[in-house]
Amino acid sequence: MPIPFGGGAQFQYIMSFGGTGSTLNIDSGDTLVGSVGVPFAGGSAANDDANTVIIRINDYCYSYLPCTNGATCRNNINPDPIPYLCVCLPGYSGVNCQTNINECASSPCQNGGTCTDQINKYVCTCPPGYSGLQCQTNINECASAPCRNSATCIDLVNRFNCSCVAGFVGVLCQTNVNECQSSPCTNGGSCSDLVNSFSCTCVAGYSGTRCQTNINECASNPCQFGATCTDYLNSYFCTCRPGYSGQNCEIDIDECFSVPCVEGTCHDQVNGYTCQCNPGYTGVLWYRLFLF
Ligand SMILES: [Ca+2]
Ligand SMILES: [Ca+2]
Ligand SMILES: [Ca+2]
Ligand SMILES: [Ca+2]
Repeated sequence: MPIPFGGGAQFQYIMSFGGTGSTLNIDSGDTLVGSVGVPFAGGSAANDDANTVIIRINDYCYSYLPCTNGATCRNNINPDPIPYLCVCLPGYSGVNCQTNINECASSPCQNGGTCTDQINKYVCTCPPGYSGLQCQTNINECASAPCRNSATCIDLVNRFNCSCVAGFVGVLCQTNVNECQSSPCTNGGSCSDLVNSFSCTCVAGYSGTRCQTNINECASNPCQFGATCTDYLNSYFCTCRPGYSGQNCEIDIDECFSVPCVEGTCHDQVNGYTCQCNPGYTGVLWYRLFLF
């Protein structure tokens, strides 16, 4: 795009020159060597003060202000095809810096974040559960330790999960399960709820974790002298062999107690006695008492 170079557009230089009252003659077609080397296509030079001179040559930037969005304009040494160069501020592009660069074009926002283009930057609007300039951070919802009773917290997106230890339930594992709910204690036992467990306090005569066992009070063999033991609830009964009595059949009945020997000495036996007759007497030597 050839642009006419002239018509009053001016390119301004301020340069050191001579001293007060010095004269600089510049003609059309002269080249300003040592500055920009642009052919001088009509312009002027004038003393400014004691040490400088202002030289004005054709200046496209000055005349047309082509650069936008705060860009700096520089006249090109070679005016063909474009006699100027716009040096854009960060975030702009285009010959005239007219384009707001779309910093969202590279899709910088992660995890579903929404990108908003701004000047030389972008802003990500993150979905719930994410944070960071690029929504790259999965927010740790477990950071506040929300799970109770030693549960394990599992961080998810915008939420968490509590993995309860046995015996607790609830979103936060806050509830101690009542293991007595199902009435596990039998035979009148009372239930105490524990963590993931229960404890039964049994009534007398029962044992076992659920009081399911009728204690065998005969197990210690309390009945003596061959008696038969019958187990009952919290008790037992001994059926004694003939000749014994007492709760545990521990008493050998004294059959001599009734003094059965008329003329003799009585010797107690098991379930009977013997009579040792005095001299001159005789009779039944022993007698056995049958008990039913
Ligand atoms: Ca932008
Ligand atoms: Ca999370
Ligand atoms: Ca419990
Ligand atoms: Ca029993």
